Amino acid sequence: MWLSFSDYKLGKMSCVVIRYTITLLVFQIITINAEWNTKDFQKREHSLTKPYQGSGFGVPNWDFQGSTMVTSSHIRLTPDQRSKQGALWNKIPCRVRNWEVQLNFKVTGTTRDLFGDGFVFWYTKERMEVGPVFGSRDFFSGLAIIGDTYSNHMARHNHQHPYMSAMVNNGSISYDHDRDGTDTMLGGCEVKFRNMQHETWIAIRYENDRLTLSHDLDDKRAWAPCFSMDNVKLPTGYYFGLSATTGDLSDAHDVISIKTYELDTAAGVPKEERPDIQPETEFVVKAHQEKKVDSDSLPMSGVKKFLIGLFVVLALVVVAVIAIMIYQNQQENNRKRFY
Ligand SMILES: [Ca+2]
Repeated sequence: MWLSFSDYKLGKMSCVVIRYTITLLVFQIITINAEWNTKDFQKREHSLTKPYQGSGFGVPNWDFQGSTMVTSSHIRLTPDQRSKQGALWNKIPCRVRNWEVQLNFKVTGTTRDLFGDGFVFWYTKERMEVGPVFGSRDFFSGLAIIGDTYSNHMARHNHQHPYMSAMVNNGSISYDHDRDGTDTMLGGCEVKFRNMQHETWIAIRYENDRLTLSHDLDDKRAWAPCFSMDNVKLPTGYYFGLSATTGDLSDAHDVISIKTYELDTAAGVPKEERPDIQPETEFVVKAHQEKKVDSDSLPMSGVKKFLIGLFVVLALVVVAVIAIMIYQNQQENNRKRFY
């Protein structure tokens, strides 16, 4: 059978369409694979996606605190108002050893230059404890990924704000706001995430004791590296959370989604739970040792000081009494000599 010219053209066109569709599909599969390891398993109990409210009251698996408000499009930790604190905490401890959390967030404000204070992504032993570290407790045990929008200027650092950094703590170290946590951070990078029209993301990946922070601020669906660090020891069984705060300056801090994945790690990477270890990095060990040296070289405790003080006072009294006795004795002798 002969094909007419138009049939031939049509056939050729459909061939082109089919070829184009196949190319597009292959490309899409490759792109998806480049982004996600499809074997990574999303942990629903540690994730938070729209619609937030389940069939019942509240949001399943998550608790709220302070100024936090749930809307249909986002969870607002703080509104763009002064002196607000809000937090969002997962109810279920994370028993997975190797994980990645992808956080879709939004920080917006009406001012261009004056804004604050920031937010923290937490993986800690403690939960729902209001405090001074961006709305949550100080001397925490675990990991903090800090998005600090306001530079407190008291420490010399060569970076601009907003700045994202990590801190690991075993409960013994305080976060110093005045110095923007400069002395306790493990690593960080400048992340200009404020007032974006599109979605902004960070990814916190914890795999085989390696902590990696990356971000996608350009809406490219590709991760840009922030920093990576080995030998970060975190126990299993801690809680994921987010908190934010405003002070004299403000911003609205919104969480849009939290997606947590159990990583499909390579063979040989340990997967077993380890709830009994202490959070540790080389930095925490160093800080701990310095503290120990400090307390060893400290001359005395309060009780010791009191006892020594008491002894000195008693010695002085004894010396004074003896001096008075000697003086009186001499006066007596002198009197005797005159007679
Ligand atoms: Ca700050």
